[in-house]
Amino acid sequence: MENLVERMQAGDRRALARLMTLAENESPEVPRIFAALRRAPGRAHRLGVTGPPGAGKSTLVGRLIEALRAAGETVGVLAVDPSSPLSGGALLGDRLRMPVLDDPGVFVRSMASRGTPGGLARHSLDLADLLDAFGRDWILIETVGTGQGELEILNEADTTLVVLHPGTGDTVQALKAGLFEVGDLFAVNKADQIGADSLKAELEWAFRLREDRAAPPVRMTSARENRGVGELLVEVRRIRAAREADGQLGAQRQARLARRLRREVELEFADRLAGDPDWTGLLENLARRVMDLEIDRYAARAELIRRLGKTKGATEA
Ligand SMILES: Nc1nc2c(ncn2[C@@H]2O[C@H](COP(=O)(O)OP(=O)(O)O)[C@@H](O)[C@H]2O)c(=O)[nH]1
Ligand SMILES: [Mg+2]
Repeated sequence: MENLVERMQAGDRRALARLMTLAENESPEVPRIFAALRRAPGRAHRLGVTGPPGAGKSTLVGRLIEALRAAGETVGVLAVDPSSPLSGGALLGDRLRMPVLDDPGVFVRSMASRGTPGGLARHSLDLADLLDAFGRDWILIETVGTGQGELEILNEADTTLVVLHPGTGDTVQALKAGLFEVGDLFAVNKADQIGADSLKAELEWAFRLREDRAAPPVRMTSARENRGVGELLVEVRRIRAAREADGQLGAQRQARLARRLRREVELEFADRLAGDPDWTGLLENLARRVMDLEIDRYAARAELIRRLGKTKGATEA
């Protein structure tokens, strides 16, 4: 395993792919992998790319890869597709010119969500960390912005790009899905189609109504025709540079790390309790005593919390 980590750090793509598979399968080796990587976490800027299905995220990611490579920067891509476990490499591959995928400066990994939001986030974050340790300049994380579970992975993004396209009710949908909250910048894609101008105006109008934060930039792109992508990237680089310059990034990453640790431990506890017959027995017993008017619900809860401190999960490390 250490050997695998060393090979990955030396630039061996197959070693990286193997490590990612171990992480995806929640192999017992995973803690050792990350222990070995402790001193070399990577230096990538993580760009989350989200938006409704069909907005052109994958196509745009392809274009961004081309632009970044043209500038000599290396790229890792994590494409999280909750709907199709079969899309695999085709998710990006069918829209990218082959030289991009043969390029050693590009590493693309697709993953399916398996319908478990918490699990999705856990794996994807480990995979992003592995890509980072591989030594990329950029990590692009494509995820469908339809639900909380999918958006959770954006917790790990340094900068988030929301991709929208002209179509009925897109602004409203985006609002409902919480995309306005997560976006550091917005791309109105399919600028070659009718309605792109009014969507851009609509977004800017909506942003102006908000007083709690500065309006995020909105750029028009046509990923298909490769227009506006350079300008979009300029904006992404501007955000990256600003955050790196004022030291926000370190504090932001530490806060994210704390949130992630808490979530991981919460999930771990929930899993352990769900599988613990003693705990289930205790719950049922206390529920019965509340029903029998022997104790009240708050007393039962206090007892559960007291016992929680004594469970195996709390003392094991
Ligand atoms: N007209 C037009 N179509 C686009 C553009 N970008 C992507 N598409 C098309 O929109 C469809 C969905 O694109 P895709 O990148 O898979 O969207 P995703 O689901 O957001 O990843 C595909 O048929 C693309 O060829 C664009 O700028 N203009
Ligand atoms: Mg896609």
